[in-house]
Amino acid sequence: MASVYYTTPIYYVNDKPHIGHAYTSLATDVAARWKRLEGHEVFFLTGTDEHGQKVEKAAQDAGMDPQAFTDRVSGSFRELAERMGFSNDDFIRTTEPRHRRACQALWEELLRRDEIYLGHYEGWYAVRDEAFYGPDELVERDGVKYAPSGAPVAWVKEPSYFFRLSRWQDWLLQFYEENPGFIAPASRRNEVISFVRSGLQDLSISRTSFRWGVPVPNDPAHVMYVWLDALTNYITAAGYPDTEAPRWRFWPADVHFVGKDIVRFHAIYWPAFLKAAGLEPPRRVFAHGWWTNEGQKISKSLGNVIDPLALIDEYGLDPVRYFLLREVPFGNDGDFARAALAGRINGELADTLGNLANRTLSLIQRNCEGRLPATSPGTDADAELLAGLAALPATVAAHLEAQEFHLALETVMAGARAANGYITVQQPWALKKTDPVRMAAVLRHLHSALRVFATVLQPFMPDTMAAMLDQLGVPGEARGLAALSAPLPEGTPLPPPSPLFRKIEASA
Ligand code: ME8
Repeated sequence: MASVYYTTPIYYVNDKPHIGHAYTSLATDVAARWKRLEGHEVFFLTGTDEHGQKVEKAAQDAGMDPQAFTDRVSGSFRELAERMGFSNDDFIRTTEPRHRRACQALWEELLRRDEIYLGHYEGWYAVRDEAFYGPDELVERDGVKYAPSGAPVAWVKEPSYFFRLSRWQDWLLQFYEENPGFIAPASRRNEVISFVRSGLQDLSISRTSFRWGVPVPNDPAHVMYVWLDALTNYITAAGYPDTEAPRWRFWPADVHFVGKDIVRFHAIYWPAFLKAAGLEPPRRVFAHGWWTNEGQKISKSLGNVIDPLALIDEYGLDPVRYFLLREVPFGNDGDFARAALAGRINGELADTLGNLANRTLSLIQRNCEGRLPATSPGTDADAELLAGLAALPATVAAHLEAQEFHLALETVMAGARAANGYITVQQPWALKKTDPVRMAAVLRHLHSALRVFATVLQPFMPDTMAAMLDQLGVPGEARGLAALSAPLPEGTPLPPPSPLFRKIEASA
């Protein structure tokens, strides 16, 4: 089995977590849990991005020392990870000594290879994005210049170290060509390629006008540009600069999960930094889209920021996890609408999956003395249901390999709809008196279907699927994908079922 390395972005600690943070990490969590279910060894990393002008300013605004401030806000991201059930194996903070060491080692390696030189920067900078912009990228409104993201920019003029990014333009284009899966989805790939084709300038990678960052080795007037510092987290956690460290076997990362706004950093600067330092680039950068709230852009000034913890309190963790990955194709922008949330929870989780489980398990409880009926050869309808079930895990796996979370879930829902069609036609409740042998066979097939659905849905809804597998009598050691090929023994006792999902009010 392979080693798999998945990462989330590390989040700025200028403010508390919102739905966007929960979303990126949730997708990464599901991908990681799936790989573990397949039997792979997984390293799943998340954490917080704590340096830079934006965080320093947020600490000043809060009247706090930056370290105390980042300790506090980083704690709220840790809490989010716990409350959302994320299964991360590490949580990195860029203010940790291991990270400062990695950044300085990378810097020295780049310097040694003549990839860094000292110069003078003069140009536009957006603190909100922590990014430099060329004059032709800006728009002007009421005499103020803005970056394409809407962040205001300011003119910066200071001594600066530069990374020889221009050197890597041709290599990058060739790298994208040879690795067509490196940037996904395809629309993002095209965007990146055309940006690189338009010409890369050397990149300013140090600042002298503030102090909150990793000091540049042997030149303490400079702190490292926060994006060089931040991106390095992915190798810090793998043990860099110690390439003999046990965790180094996970590098290169398999997927960096990111939002569409930070593709440029991950797909251009990051592979160039790595290649320039003689390290391997990551295998894939997947950029998801952005959420709006009931059709409106989410922003603090509009007061419509969605707090993921409040959502969980209101609807329960697993329904929220399900909805976020079900509603919108991963990679597209999507709208968070309460009516859509209610539609998915009520129509799919409660009516389609929950109801099927409840009907089947209640009938087994009542009519089969709560014991699992035997498997038996069956009718054409049985064969069709079973063939669909046998193919389902591989289809889900293929979708997840391509980060198509919504299609993975649609595959399971299609299976659940087919099983509902089967129960409606077979009417096991009517067979008790007329043909109890057939009734038992039908209930056993439905049980097999439910076991497949619950097994493959574990990464999406860990707690509820654990409860469903308990009700199905599946022991803990038989919950992996490989165990699906071994049927549970006839006569396995099943506990009395209870509803797995509750319906919610559409207007809540
Ligand atoms: O960018 N919908 O951190 P960050 C979906 N520190 N995703 C959203 C969103 C929305 N409305 N708003 C924000 C950083 N996001 C850097 C990363 S990695 C080496 C450094 C997503 O806290 C956004 O797309 O500003 C991004 O992926 C993530 O939240 C983190 O944003």
